Amino acid sequence: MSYETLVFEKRDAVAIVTLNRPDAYNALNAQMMTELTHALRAIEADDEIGCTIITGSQKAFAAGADIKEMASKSYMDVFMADFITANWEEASRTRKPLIAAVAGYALGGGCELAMMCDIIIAAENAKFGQPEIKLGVIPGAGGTQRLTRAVGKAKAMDMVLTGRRIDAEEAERAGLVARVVPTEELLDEALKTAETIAELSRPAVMLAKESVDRAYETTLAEGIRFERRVFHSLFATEDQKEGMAAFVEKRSPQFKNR
Ligand code: CO8
Repeated sequence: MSYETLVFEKRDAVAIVTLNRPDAYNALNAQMMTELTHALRAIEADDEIGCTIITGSQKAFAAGADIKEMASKSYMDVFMADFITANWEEASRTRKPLIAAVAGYALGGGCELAMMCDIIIAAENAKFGQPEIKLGVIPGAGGTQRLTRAVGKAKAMDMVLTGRRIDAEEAERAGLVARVVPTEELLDEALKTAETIAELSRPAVMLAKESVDRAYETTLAEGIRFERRVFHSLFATEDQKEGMAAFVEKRSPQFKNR
């Protein structure tokens, strides 16, 4: 499939998906979300790819759902079409890791898309916000939930009730982003991180991601039990044998992803 609203690129084991609607600050319209869903499914099915970067431009990761497209919709339109769920959840369903490389605005659905990713790396000029309240609605793709889990109730309420934006430094202090890098180095840093992940044992990486995600959905005791089972199961992989043998033999491991 050829894409009109995003650019899809493969660099060895890393996929880079660049949101590309420069005239609208990468506002997420239906076409872009359909194309993103398609790209993410293709990545999941591609054995060569071990990690994906989702990024935008230096001005905007994405300034939210496309307000012009949404403005005239009725309750029946959004309810019957299952607006959001139908096309917006793919990033949160992927089993391989996703890195959001965020420069400029990540607002509304843009911030929510970044939060569906596993690691957010922010450029110094990044700005995060959930401004939906100013449009007479609320976040609809996980903003009230993922943001609260990431930054806690105090800051989530501050952002969701007022629409206040936070800059990259505040986002890092609050725990929303993993790290902040100079804007011009954003893609290189994201690429280095993605390459590091893509070189590791894929089953271990996928299960590590699933285990961390489990922490959001279960009790501590259940989560620890889940982690233990996963830890034990990895001793059934060739990669565990290889990883530990390589350490003992003082060489780099050659993982086979099995
Ligand atoms: N939707 C549509 N068009 C947009 C959007 C958007 N979210 N953001 C910017 N644009 C367009 C503008 O309309 C303008 O287009 P035009 O030149 O044709 O008038 C162009 O991008 C440039 O924008 P501005 O002139 O406003 O540029 P500024 O530099 O002055 O401001 C901002 C940049 C701060 C990013 C500003 O454009 C802005 O506030 N944008 C809206 C941000 C927002 O409210 N986002 C939340 C949207 S609602 C949402 O995301 C709900 C998600 C729920 C899940 C989604 C389900 C589908």
